[in-house]
Amino acid sequence: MRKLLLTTTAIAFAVGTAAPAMAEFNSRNIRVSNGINQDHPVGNGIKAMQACLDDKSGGKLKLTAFWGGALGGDLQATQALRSGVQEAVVTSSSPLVGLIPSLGVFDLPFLFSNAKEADAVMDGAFGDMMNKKLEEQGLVNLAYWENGFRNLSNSKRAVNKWEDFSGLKVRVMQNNIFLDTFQNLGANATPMAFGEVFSALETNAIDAQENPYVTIDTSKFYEVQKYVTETNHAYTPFLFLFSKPIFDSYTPEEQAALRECAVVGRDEERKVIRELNQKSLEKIKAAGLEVNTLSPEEQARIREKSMVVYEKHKAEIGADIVDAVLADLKKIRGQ
Ligand code: TK8
Repeated sequence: MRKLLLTTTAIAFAVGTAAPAMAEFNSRNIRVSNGINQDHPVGNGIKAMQACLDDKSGGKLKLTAFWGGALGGDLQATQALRSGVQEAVVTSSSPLVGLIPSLGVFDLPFLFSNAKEADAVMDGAFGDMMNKKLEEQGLVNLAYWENGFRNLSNSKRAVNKWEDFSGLKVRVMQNNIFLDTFQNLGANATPMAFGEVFSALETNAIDAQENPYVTIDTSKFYEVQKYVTETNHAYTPFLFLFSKPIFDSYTPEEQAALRECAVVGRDEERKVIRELNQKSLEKIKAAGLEVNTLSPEEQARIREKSMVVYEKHKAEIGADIVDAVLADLKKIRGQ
């Protein structure tokens, strides 16, 4: 009897201690870092994602966001994910090409002509294929959020044609494709982490940078720039990356909630960023910057001139990858 009791106690104890690890949802503090500021629409996305997680996990899964590069830049944070010391980051894909060269496909100049095309590619089979490559490097991409179409800002002159890029000291992301795109247009391109851009512009170490209107607004680049040109030269996504070693230690329910809620956050972030784009442009103008668009002829000339970048980087990205995205786009465009 005593023996039986002891055994039962032992079993109860074993079950008791094992229970938390087997619970559908455990208390998790998920750190998400960003280079951009809290008033960027990524902030709205994170709020929506948190509301969804609260709902699904009964308040167990908590996101703690760190803004303005407080946990390091895109690349540094991504490495922290791979080694399992940080849970998540919302990063541009571009600085990660050293790790995953095929991600460079998204940096090809003038690849997407509108957000609808970008969404279809990211949210479809092509996006899934890139996610597999990220997983091989220890990164789970929960969803593609929007960074957006990029425009040029500078402190020197209005840029109306590609010859106007000549000699402009332009900060580019740490990415060969951007570097070549701008060098090919005659600019003096310098790779630099995002966190250093504001002060480099402020001290005139560089003349120019390129980012979506919303970033020129929320990162206050308009305070240290005089001209903005709507070049739309590239669309870059944000990846909502999770550390694979940490993700793999979560329960299936936690994993599913994170994937589903990252998509809820994505939809909110995309909605807000697309609304804010125009307002950010107005704010930039109101701050006294001279904003210009390119004539359709100039846009076509710049585009034409930039096509050499596709050939130059095709092998490094993977010819199959470049062909696959172009084939996808043809289908989407109904050609
Ligand atoms: C913020 C960056 C930024 C990107 C850049 O961490 O570096 O210019 O566009 O949004 O990811």
